[in-house]
Parts: sequence; structure tokens; C-alpha cells
Amino acid sequence: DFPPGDAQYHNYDEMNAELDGIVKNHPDIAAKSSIGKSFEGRDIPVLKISRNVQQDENEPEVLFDCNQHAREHLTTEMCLHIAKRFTDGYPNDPTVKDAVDHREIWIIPSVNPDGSSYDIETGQYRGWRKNRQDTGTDLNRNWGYKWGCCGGASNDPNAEDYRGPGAFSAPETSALRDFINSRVVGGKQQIKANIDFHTYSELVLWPFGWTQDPVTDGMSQAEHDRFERVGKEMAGTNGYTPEQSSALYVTDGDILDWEWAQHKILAYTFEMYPKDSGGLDGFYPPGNVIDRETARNDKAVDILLREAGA
Ligand code: 0X9
Ligand code: CA
Ligand code: ZN
Repeated sequence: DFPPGDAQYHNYDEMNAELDGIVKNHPDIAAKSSIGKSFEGRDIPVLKISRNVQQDENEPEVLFDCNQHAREHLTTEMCLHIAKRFTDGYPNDPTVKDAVDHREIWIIPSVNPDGSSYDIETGQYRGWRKNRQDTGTDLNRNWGYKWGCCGGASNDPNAEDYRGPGAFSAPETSALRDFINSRVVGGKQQIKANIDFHTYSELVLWPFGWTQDPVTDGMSQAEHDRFERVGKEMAGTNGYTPEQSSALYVTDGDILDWEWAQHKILAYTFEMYPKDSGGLDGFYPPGNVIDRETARNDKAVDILLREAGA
């Protein structure tokens, strides 16, 4: 489990209990289901939040997903914070109420439950990043758009950024792909926007990651300008640095590139707190920063929810 100083973090069972508690307290606006199973057979839960949650209404949908990378535990807390805020905050907070009434919000607090459980299993952090298939696959190099194209991932199974033997070879990425594909209704993708939460470095990143060119096949100048405008607006509220994801480093097979290329989802990666901490320590901030560092993204989340209707 988490070490004593970090008991505020939710392990897999605690995460599920938190989601179940939210649904119990707010059955009209919150519902839990599963997008599928991890390699080791854990369900990957998704929480839907919306007025008349049991109906598929014609409202813009927004996805928040967390913890593709095992050791990035603060992101699971970020998704749980969003889930609490958009349920407990309804109907007293007008911004929250507006979003719950006019959006369908999907929250996946842990895309990689095997990896995060493995990371904390001994009570001492292992610094684990990948899933738990064989030597582990980096889920954020396993997506199927330009998978393995450009030197932005490794073909060495022992590498931290191993892309897997084929696109969507990981059950976790294929489950999330299938979920996103399932939101095509009447030929139209309902999910309009996404934040994929990671740690760390305090960045707001947008596609493409496979190339340093801002404008290229599948990304017009106007599309790029929208990513940049909304990215900078969000970064203005949390103090993160906004940039194209490949400015950090080139990746191929990351989630953003696939979501944009396949579905035109306005998709961002947030790298959360801290800004800078040499090496592995940055993945393990103490539990007492969770409230501050998750609330720090409230306004950015609201901006994305607004923009999903544009
Ligand atoms: O490398 C990643 O997958 C992300 N950073 S992390 O430290 N959380 O592992 C960044 C992915 C963003 N995409 C690109 N940089 N192209
Ligand atoms: Ca809908
Ligand atoms: Zn990450």
C-alpha cells in the first residue's frame, strides 16, 4: 500500500470505494461502469456524470482520464477530485451545475490499475511506469496512430518507453480505444474534448507529438491555432507552461495523436505538479499537496468543458 505519509492517496480498492460512494450519494447524476479489464483482470472503472445520467442525451461529452503511467498517482487523485467536485458541487456551484446539466462527463481515474497497484505493493515505491504485461508496455506509446513511426518510442521490451509488439497490444489501451470508439453515435464522435493527466513538470501539451511541425497532414493552421489558444488560456489559470507536446520530446503512439487524428477530439495532456524535481522523487509528492494541486486545475477543467460546446 502507500507509505504512511501518503495515506491520503487512493489505492485501487479505495478508488472504487470512492466512486461507489459518489454514485450512492448522487444516483441521479453519477453512474459507474467498466470499460474493460486490465492485463491482470482488474476492471477499469469509468464514472459518467450528467443530469439524467441514465440517458444518452445529445450533449457534448468530455473525457478526463488519469494514470496511464503507474507511478503518476497524483493523477488518480485529480480524476477523483473532478468526480467529487461535479457531484458534491451540484447544484450549489453554478459553473458545476451548468456543466452537469449541459455536458456528459466521463472520468477514468486509473487507466493502468495493475501498474499502479504493483508500484505500491511492497509499501515502498518501485518507480514503475508501464503496465504489467510481460516486461511491461508503456501505454502512452501503444496507441495506433503512427505507432512506432518516428523514433519516439522504443522497441526494446526492457525500455521505459517500450511501445509493445503492436499497436493496441495492451488490454488497457485497447479498452480505452474501444470506449472512445463506442462514443461515435449516429456517425458522430460525441466526445469533443479530453484531458489526459500525467505527472510531472507543470505543462499543458497538445498534439501532434510525432512531429515538431505545428501544421501538418491532419493538423491545419486553424486547428493548431485553436489548440494553442485554448491551451494557453488553460495554462493562464494554473501557471503551467503551454506548448506542443513534441516541444517536450517527440513521441509516437501517444493518446493525443490518436484521439485527434482518429476522432478530432480536442485533447490535451497535463503534466501536473511538481515543476521540477530531480528524477523519481517528482512522482511522489506527499499526500498533503493533493488538495491544492488538484484544485489548481479547476478553472482549466471548466475552460475545457466550455470549449467542448464550441
Ligand atoms: O512521455 C509521456 O508519455 C508523457 N510524459 S511523462 O513524464 N508523464 O511520461 C508526455 C507525453 C506527451 N507527448 C509528447 N511529449 N509527445
Ligand atoms: Ca451523448
Ligand atoms: Zn505520464
